Amino acid sequence: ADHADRERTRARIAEVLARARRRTAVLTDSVDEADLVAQHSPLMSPLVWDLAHIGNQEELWLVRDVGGREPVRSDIDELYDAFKHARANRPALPLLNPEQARGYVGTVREKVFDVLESSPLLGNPLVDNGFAFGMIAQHEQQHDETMLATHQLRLGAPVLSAPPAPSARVPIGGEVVVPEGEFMMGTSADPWALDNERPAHPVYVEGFAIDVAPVTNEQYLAFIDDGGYERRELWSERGWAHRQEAGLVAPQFWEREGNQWYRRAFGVRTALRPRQPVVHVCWFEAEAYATWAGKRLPTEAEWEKAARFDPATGASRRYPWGEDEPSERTANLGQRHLEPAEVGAYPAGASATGVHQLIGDVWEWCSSGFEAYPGFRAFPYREYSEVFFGGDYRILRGGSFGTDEVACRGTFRNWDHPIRRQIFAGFRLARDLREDER
Ligand code: AVJ
Ligand code: FE
Repeated sequence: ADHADRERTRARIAEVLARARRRTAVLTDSVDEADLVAQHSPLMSPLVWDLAHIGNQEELWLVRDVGGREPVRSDIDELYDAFKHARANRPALPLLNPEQARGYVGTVREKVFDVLESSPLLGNPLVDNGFAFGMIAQHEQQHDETMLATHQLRLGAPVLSAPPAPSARVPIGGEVVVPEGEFMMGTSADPWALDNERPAHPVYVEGFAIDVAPVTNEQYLAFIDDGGYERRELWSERGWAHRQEAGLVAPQFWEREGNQWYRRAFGVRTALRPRQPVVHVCWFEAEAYATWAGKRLPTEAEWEKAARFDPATGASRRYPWGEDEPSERTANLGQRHLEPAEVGAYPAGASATGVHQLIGDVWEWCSSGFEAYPGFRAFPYREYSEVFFGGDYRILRGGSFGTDEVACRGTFRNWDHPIRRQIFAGFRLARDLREDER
């Protein structure tokens, strides 16, 4: 049984690595050389940097560390160290050109498959259950999502295409009550969970109400039409200062013509789909909307309890719908579509507490900052999570249409600065219970 388990893990690793590479190829082969080396926004790296960085991380962890092999290119580590050069400065570096970068990631990958064949996948924490391979597949997919955001910022003719995301299957709306009490947050069991998701620990949460669906374009439009961007009292001090300085008047990529709003996505302009979750709003916009609606953002613990807690058993699930891997029936993930699905499109993906579309569609801003769980241990490197704890970040949960399932689960934690909106982020609302609801 042990042997069979190990071979299943090996096959799964090969599959997730191959899937990540197919996606990386779509994102980097669909544009020309000039586009690959261009900087489409000072917030983003040139796509060719992400490409070689993916290969370099894979070389560092799997070829050199796990495999104990000779370096492929020890001379370029510094160029692709995300902490050495800010994104804005990366285009000026002596980077590998597109052909060299493709050759490099290909060579690294061949060696990785060789390492995978011979690894016992046990014996130390880095390789137990294939952890380092899973980490690297997640790393590539995270950069693929970042590259997808670069594509969204890129001007010019569209190069990516996908079928439209599904329409609503069931009418949903309103809120559900999640009962007060302890639940198990985080995980110690998930073999590929990253350090910041660990360990599992009990958290007491007061009873709260949470929206069944993320806030939609139609709802967000009502906030705009009600003067949401002009009413100082709806914004926090920092939020208002940012709204003024950045000249925010609508979500990023929204365009108005007369009375009609449009959304530009991946080079294509379409009329807003009213029932689609709003995307490309920063945390401050989410905060102002919540104030306008008389509610608030959920804390990270509330979000995870709504997603994972099963009142019938008291246990925490891996995904809202249970333990099964995501599928086309349960969540809009993996860049299958280039937009969020309408709310009500995934009834099979609802949580035990009756909350829909927590996984996929849009990352959801939470009120919490990014902090270590009690008992946290940095693994395998401090720069993945630890150096960001306590910084000016807000938590994002649940993944977007651009997140691959390998990098998404009920415990997965993402974070970004509260002013960021090039990411595929939206939000849903929560509130405290009134006396008579407790
Ligand atoms: C966890 C998504 C914030 O993309 O900056 C990629 C993931 N860490 N390479 C990021 C990551 C190192 C990280 N986020
Ligand atoms: Fe990285």
